[in-house]
Amino acid sequence: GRVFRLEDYRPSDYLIPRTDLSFVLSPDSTIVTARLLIRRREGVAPGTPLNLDGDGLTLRLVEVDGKLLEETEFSAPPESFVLHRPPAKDEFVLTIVTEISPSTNTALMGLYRSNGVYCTQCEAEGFRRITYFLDRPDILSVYTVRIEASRAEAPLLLSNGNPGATGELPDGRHFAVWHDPFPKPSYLFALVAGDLGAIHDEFVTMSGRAVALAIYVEHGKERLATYAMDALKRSMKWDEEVFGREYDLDVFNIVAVSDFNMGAMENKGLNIFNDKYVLADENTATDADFANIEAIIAHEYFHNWTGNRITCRDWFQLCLKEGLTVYRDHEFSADERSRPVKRIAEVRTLRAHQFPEDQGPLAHPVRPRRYREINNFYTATVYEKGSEVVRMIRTILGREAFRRGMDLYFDRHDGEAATIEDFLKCFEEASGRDLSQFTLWYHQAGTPNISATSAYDAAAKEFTLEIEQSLPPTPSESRKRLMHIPLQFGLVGPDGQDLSYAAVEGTAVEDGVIHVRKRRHSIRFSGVEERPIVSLNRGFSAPITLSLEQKTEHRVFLARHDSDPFSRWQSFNTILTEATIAGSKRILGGGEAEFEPVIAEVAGAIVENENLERAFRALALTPPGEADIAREIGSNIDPDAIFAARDALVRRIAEANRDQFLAAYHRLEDNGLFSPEAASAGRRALRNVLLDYLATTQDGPDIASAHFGSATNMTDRAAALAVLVHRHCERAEAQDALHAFEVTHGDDPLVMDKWFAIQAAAPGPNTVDAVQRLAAHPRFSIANPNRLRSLFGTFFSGNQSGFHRADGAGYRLFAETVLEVEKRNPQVAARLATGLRSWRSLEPKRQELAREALVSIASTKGLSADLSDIIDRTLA
Ligand code: B3K
Ligand code: ZN
Repeated sequence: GRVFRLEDYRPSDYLIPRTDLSFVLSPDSTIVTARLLIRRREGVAPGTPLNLDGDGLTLRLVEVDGKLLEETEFSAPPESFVLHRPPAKDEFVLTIVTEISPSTNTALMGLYRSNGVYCTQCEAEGFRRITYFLDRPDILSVYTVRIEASRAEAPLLLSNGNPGATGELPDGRHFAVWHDPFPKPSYLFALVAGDLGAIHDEFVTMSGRAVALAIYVEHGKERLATYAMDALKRSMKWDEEVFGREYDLDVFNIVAVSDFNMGAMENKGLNIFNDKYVLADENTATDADFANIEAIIAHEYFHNWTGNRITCRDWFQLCLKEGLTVYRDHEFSADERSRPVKRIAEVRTLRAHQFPEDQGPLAHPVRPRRYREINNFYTATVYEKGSEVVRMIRTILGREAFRRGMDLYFDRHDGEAATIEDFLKCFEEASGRDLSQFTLWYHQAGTPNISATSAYDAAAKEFTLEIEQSLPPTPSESRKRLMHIPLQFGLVGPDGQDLSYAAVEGTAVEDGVIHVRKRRHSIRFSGVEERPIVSLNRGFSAPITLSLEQKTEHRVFLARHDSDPFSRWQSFNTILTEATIAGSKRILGGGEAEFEPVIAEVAGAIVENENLERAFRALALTPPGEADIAREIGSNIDPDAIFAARDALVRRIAEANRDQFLAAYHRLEDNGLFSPEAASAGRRALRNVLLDYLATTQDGPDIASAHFGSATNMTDRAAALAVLVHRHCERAEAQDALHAFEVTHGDDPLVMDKWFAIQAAAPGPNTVDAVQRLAAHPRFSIANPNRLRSLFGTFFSGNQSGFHRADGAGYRLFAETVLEVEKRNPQVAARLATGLRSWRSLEPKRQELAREALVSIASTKGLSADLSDIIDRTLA
């Protein structure tokens, strides 16, 4: 396939200042008329051929300035349209009529049907499946859209911008016109037509303009959209208060559809959402779902400024909108909920999704330099690491200068398609700082490592810190340059307070941040009155791995006393991780895992510590996942040994604290009143973590099935089901709960996704067969991305011991499924195929079996660019 390179960027010869679209909708044959005002760019020779992008279109008619073209005047091979000799004048009108078939569009890109509703997905390159166009983000156009459909089939007709004329037509048809005054790239185009219910609300902006808000959902589900509406209004307010950003149209519409390739899409004034991120009430959604809805509603709304008003020059700049918008939604959730808890959750996500990407064959810079299929670059690196990079800019500049930089960016680039260089320049100018070394965070792939050692000279009252940075090689980047790494730190004294120091020598230390810029830094703090314990990378100020030799007793001290809540969490998490790794080594050597008693003691103390938020305590007590442990070990992974060691650790902690955990578990009981707010969710989270521990003790199955039976919300019900299925699947209690859950929720696809996912995540060698059986379940459908991800996505990417079964059965199912999905939906297949990206870190036997599965996919004829791109890079 073709490779696209950043350095090949070139502005187009023509611009399209105006785009008038007309849709005559019909499921199998929709007629699209595009009337494009084409303007030759200054300096381009008159008559230069015009090349438009297209994909799978049937061309019906072409006119230039109202005159029908002869077949010789243009050509329309499958992937483009070429006007051989455009008029020599500066501007002309090109009218193109194409025919498309929404009902057979199973790739869910372009115009398709979800549950009888017409909807679109154009990012990244779906608009070319609707009409011929300059389908690239630097072509900004003002759109007017006329939609015509049967009123019975589609009483609701929506597009971007503000509503215009509507009217009746013969034969039970009607039309609506929409106009979006803000020039936008084609990837932000959207259309929805169908029969949907709605909830309506209003938001008055900071300058006093009333904006009509609506969320459209399947009839009968209106009530389930109230939390999303609340989140939307809070997002609009927050963006005004924190970033000074006001909404700019008269309406803001959100539509929830059930067939969607990803989470949601920020189309101008008409966001389209996966219904999973809109619909919620306490009986159908977990606390995690509520938090995701809030975050994604905010994310898509925030794109209105970071993405839509200022868009990307080309797709290499994707992080310009995505990393920045993730940063903004993280800040929003931190303000709406608990900042420390949110930070821990962010870091867990980053490590679970971005670190393995950065440390494996699919590693790429936050701003990639080349791609074969852009849809494969909507990655944790572009999004999550992209957000971390913005966060580091804030750490380096401080909040005030950071805000000045953002203001400058909004001012200077509004209405433009910008680059990362444009963005960084705003912060350099607003702060007077030199960010040239920092810029490497955008250009170099891989997770930097910081190793540190320390020493205290009591007589001289000097504390020295030796820090070294290193950057492991990544595909096609073997030599790395030194990075600017901002490390927040503290010197923690015996009473838990940070010690002061008189002076520091060796490097720039500013406001509690060490600016690591060289390979090695030797930093000497003088006037340090007592022996400190160093707390490094507080708040996870830099997305790195840290190798810090520290005694367990020092980690325990930090877990108890560090003033930085993130570091407290990190210290205990490191203790648990190291203990599990040591345990797995012993198991591999034929022995048994053993754990120091202090671990269980600290766990017991955390449960009781009422000074800590409950959500924080829940996170602190959550043992690192099997994948987290595998990542730390890095190579020669045996998932069974890791599973056994982790399981032994949980049992050990539970056994040592049984009475205390049980008492706390009962104290945290529900009063029957549900609130989705962070404090209530925190109580449930802590209680459900305790349940998981208690489930390993003697009355475990009874406690869990009582929890399941008495649950008054989905968070508790799903938690209990998971505990039963994962810890006691052979027991009748587990099978009874699965059955009861299915009876109650069988008709609710989103809830059934949880039922599939919980079973797909069950550890152990029997899950491969269970997943195959579940794929034949009448409620399962390979055509629906949510269902597919809940069963196969969970199994391939979220079940270490089950998927990596020693005989390779998981890998064979992987190859079979990926190829099957690819026939319908290459983008979703490619995403599923990333499940084996860490195959080289497995032990040799599994590695060979995984390789065979990957090769069997690679050697299949006629693979899509989406899938072959992932497989080729994974095998390279
Ligand atoms: N911008 C979309 C993602 C589009 C993915 C295209 N493959 C949603 C978001 O990040 O907000
Ligand atoms: Zn986004």
